[in-house]
Amino acid sequence: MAANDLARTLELPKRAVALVLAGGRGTRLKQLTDRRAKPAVYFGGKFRIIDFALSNCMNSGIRRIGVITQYKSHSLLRHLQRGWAFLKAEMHEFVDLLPAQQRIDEENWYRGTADAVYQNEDIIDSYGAEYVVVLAGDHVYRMNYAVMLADHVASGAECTVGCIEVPRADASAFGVMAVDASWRVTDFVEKPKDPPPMPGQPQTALASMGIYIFNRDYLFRELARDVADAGSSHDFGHDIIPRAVREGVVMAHPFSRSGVVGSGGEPYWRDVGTIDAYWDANIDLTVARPQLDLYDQRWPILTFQPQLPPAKFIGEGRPNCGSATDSLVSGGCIVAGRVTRSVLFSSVHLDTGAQAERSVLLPYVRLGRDVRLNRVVIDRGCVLPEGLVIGEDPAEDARRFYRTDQGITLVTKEMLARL
Ligand code: ADQ
Ligand code: ADP
Repeated sequence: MAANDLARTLELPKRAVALVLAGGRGTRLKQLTDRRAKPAVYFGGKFRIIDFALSNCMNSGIRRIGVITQYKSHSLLRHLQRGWAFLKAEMHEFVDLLPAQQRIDEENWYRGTADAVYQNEDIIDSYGAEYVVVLAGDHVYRMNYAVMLADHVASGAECTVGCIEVPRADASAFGVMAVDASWRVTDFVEKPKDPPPMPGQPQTALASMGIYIFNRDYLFRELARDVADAGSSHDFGHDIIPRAVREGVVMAHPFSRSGVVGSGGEPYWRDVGTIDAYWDANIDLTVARPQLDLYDQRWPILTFQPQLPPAKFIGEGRPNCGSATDSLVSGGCIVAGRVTRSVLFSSVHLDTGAQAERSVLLPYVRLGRDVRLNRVVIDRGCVLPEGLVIGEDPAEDARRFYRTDQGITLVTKEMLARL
């Protein structure tokens, strides 16, 4: 590559703005999203889900970021204010919060993802960016958006869609696309009942990751057209992307090109959209060499870190002294019980005799004496009374709490209050 082309490629992240869509309802996470939007849900012992998209922006050199919020945004906004307010406006770096403000008229909140971007057109314009990187705030992954941006500009496309191969059986949850030999998108169907397979791979489909890069002028021309269309649902996946594909101006960008490879040897991407997937992805982190490497200093994940004392294990000489194996234990925890293959967020306490096995305990959870948990997710601030046992009697768990078909039990304060 000639030196001036290289220089231009390297400065692309500075000519882009990232918009993180963080306003969805996320109902499949059940009561975990009763009071917070999915991007604000806790993940991996220290983090919130949105930290991954924001950290990817930082690590990719995109430091002008708007976060578009709508439903149940209080917890999310508080997290962003506490953890993501360190960028320097003087350096044209910022995380700007864009709550639905009913800007167009008094009636409408954001009607869909495309409308949410359109309603912020004047603010986005004030950023003066040439490229708009649209991201979902509800996926856990590490990805270098600068590589996708370079591919987008090199191909000359108006729009580039990030994509990943998924089992065809799971593909109905995604936008599914077909591409030609040059990765131009030739077909796109949003959440098809019968997803079309990839050529020669009947069990695999090419799914949209909900990550889009647009040339600024094209995006706002299309959004203006879409808003005027009364029949549109004003959604990227349903309306904007299929129309752009019909016009032949969309390229696909395979995640394998820009996903950050961890200790597992493959880039990691998860939509932790259900309680089962959420539990799985958290418990996966407890193995010695997890596919998602949170300890990789080359691609750090930032978050808000409360100032807390170190985790403490007590009870030497007692038969079941405080211990944790194959587990993540955060600051502020006090463990007098036994923790195995579990994730403990900040300030979790286990009394003597309490046992947590393959469980995810969100901040400020308290386990009283002799509480026993197996395959449980416990929401923030829950206090479990002495002797409570969860994960051993499926019928009883289903009656008192929320139990998934795969046998994971979710416990919230409201459920405990009803006991
Ligand atoms: P879904 O995952 O169903 O499909 P959607 O519900 O549109 O996506 O949410 C995308 C993102 O936008 C989420 O982060 C959500 O929080 C946010 N969001 C939703 N409604 C919003 C609103 N009114 N205001 C602000 N933010 C909002 C999409 C694509 C598929 C693709 C999958 C990948 O449509 O084609 O395959 O993402 O997960
Ligand atoms: P978030 O998503 O920010 O956790 P929540 O509404 O779940 O939103 O968090 C607030 C809850 O967390 C409170 O109801 C409270 O029970 C609990 N909580 C917050 N701070 C503390 C604390 N210092 N000690 C114990 N519980 C706390």
